[in-house]
Order: sequence, then structure tokens, then C-alpha cells
Amino acid sequence: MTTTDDDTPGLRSPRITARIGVALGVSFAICFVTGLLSHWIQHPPTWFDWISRPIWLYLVTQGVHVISGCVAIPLLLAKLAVVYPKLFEKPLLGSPARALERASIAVLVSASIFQLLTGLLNIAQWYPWSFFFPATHYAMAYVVVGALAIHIAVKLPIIRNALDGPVDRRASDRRAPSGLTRRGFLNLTWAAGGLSALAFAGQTIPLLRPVAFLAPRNGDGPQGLPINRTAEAAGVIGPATDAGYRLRVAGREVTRDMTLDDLRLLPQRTVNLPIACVEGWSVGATWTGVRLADLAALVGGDGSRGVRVISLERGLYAVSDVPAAQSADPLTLIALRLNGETLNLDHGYPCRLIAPNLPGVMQTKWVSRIEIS
Ligand SMILES: Nc1nc2c(c(=O)[nH]1)N[C@H]1C(S)=C(S)[C@@H](COP(=O)(O)O)O[C@H]1N2
Ligand SMILES: [Mo]
Repeated sequence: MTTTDDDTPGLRSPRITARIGVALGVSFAICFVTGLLSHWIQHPPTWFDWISRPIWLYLVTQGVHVISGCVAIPLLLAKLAVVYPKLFEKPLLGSPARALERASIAVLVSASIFQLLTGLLNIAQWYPWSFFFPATHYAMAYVVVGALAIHIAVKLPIIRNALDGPVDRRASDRRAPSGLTRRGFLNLTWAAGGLSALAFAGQTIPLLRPVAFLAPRNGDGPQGLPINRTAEAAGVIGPATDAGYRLRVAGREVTRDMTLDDLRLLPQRTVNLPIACVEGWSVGATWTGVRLADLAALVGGDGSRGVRVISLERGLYAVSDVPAAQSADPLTLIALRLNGETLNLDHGYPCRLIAPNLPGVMQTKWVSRIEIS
């Protein structure tokens, strides 16, 4: 006998589960692909070369990553609400095949909850854990996708069958004991997903900023740009404001130590580039400073093989390896000014990297050294 939901009146029906499952699968797939891309940009495998145009590409892919993850949260809750009695069905294990299937579901459910929860806490910049978020979030993504593939393969006949007919087939389907119809429950689920998208999309889409009630970054900050890490938190106030500050530009043979005035005397360029954070927020800004390629030329290089930019700060974000496409791009600057003013100390004074189509986390602030290979 094929599985029909004639014997499952009300909401606990494969007809609902399969529909929510498809939406959840699509949002997981989008989240996985965009997340993989973001990881590769920051930790490039040897075969991977990131591009510098269009300048808004990373802004879009990372915005989509965070939004698809946020949309998945109410979808997952709705799916669990509909299927949870099944999770505890007797026998718990049964035949080897059944035991395997149930184990894969246990992994899928727990890994999915872990991914969505840690992702959400990360964009809220709350780290109530001791593991390194990017590495764990990345590894766990493969666990989710693997378990999801098994789940879909096992359930494919049921999914096909369930999607084949209308949500409400008989009059008795149309009302659960709660009074909610299947159609009503589905519409409620889609609305929750849409609301979740709206709540976070404003981080990237200025027009939606006023309704982004859950977004931790609303675009506020000195010089019109939010700050992820202040100069004080980074412990760089002293060296960044020191009159003895020099920017060291190191080529293969030549090294130059430059004062801020030296930098101001070089040709100044003004570009419009967004900061697009891995956390999904992005804000456009106008930057003025010296082309990275011009600095490379001063020491006999051209930036065509990538450049290493090092901050006054010690620690995790002290070093940024700028990909070749960005280091050779005329839009890439060592910026001295932001939105018409001298760069604020919290935005990277005396100078910071700004490059097209690069994650915010790689746009190093308080630059002290540039190494041209
Ligand atoms: N040295 C240093 N540079 C840094 C960071 C940092 O913590 N230290 N944070 C990065 C991150 S995660 C982002 S999103 C951008 C934000 O730039 P802003 O603070 O000027 O808006 O700076 C990047 N540059
Ligand atoms: Mo960031």
C-alpha cells in the first residue's frame, strides 16, 4: 500500500510535511551554496580565484546566505511541529534499514538546529560557545547536506505522492482540532518565512531598513557606517594615533616606510564601495585614498599576484590576503578618508583597506604593513 494521508486527518499529513520540506530544502540549498562561496573567498583552495567585479556580488550572495538561513528557522519549526510525533514512533529503531533512516533523521534535525541557531547568534554577535564559529559552521554544513540527501532519497516516493494532490482532499482534512485548516497552516508558515526574510533583509537593502526589526545592524555608526570592532576593543588607539606612525610597503627588493603625509601626497582616488559583512549587513560608502596598485608600483611590484595587508592589531583579523583580482583592481584603495572626512579611528585611521567584492572581514583596518609578493 502506498502512503496516502487518508488515515491522517488534520495537520499531521505528508501533504503538509512535503510542501514545507520542499521550501526548507530549497532554503538549505541556497544557504549551503552561498555559505560555501563565502568560505572559499576567505580560505581559498588552490583552484579557487575570486573575482573583483561586479562590486556588489558578495553583498548579494552573503545577504542571501543570511536571509535564507533566517527564513529556514520558521520553516524548520513548522516542519518539526507537524512531524514530531513521528520522531518518537515505536519501535525506536526496528530493522537495520529503519534504524539507519532514523539515525540520519536524528543527525539531520540536530545538525540543522545547530546550524541555524549558531548562525543566528553569530549575526547577533553573541558567542556563548568556545569553538571557532567559522570552522564549526562550515564543517557542520556538510553534515546537514549529507543527512538531508539521505532523508530526501529515502522519502522520495512519499514526497512525490504527497505533492501530487491538493493539500485539502476531503472535508475532514480542512479542519484540525485547533480549528486551523491545512491550507491555513501552510499560509501561516509561508507568512512566518516571509516575515523572517523582511526582518533581516533591511541589513542589506536600504529601502527595507525601517522594517528590519530583528537586524542587529541598522546602518548607524560614525561617518554613516556601523562598526564591528572599535579601535579600543582592538587595542590599537596608541599605535594608530602615534606621531611616529609609518606605513611599511615591502616589495621583493625595495621597502618604503611612509608617513601619513607621504600617503596624502600620492595621487588620491575616490571610489564608491560597500562594506559587506559576513554577518549579512552591508552599507555603501565613499572612500578616498591611494590605489593599492600605485603603492605596489612604488616598490617595484604590481599586485597582480595578490598582496598581504597587515594591521596594527594583533589577533584573528590582523592579516588579510588580498586576492590578485582585488589587488590589481583600480578600485582597491588604502583609504584615508570616508564619506568626505578623515577616516574615523574606529573605521581604521590612519588607513584601511577597501576593495571591491570582498567580505568586510578581509577589509583590514589600522593598516601597518603591506607586503607585495
Ligand atoms: N584590523 C581589523 N580590521 C577589521 C576588523 C577587525 O576586527 N580588525 N573587522 C572587519 C569586519 S568583520 C568588518 S565587517 C569591517 C567593518 O568595517 P567598519 O568597522 O569600518 O564598518 O571591518 C573589518 N576590518
Ligand atoms: Mo564583518
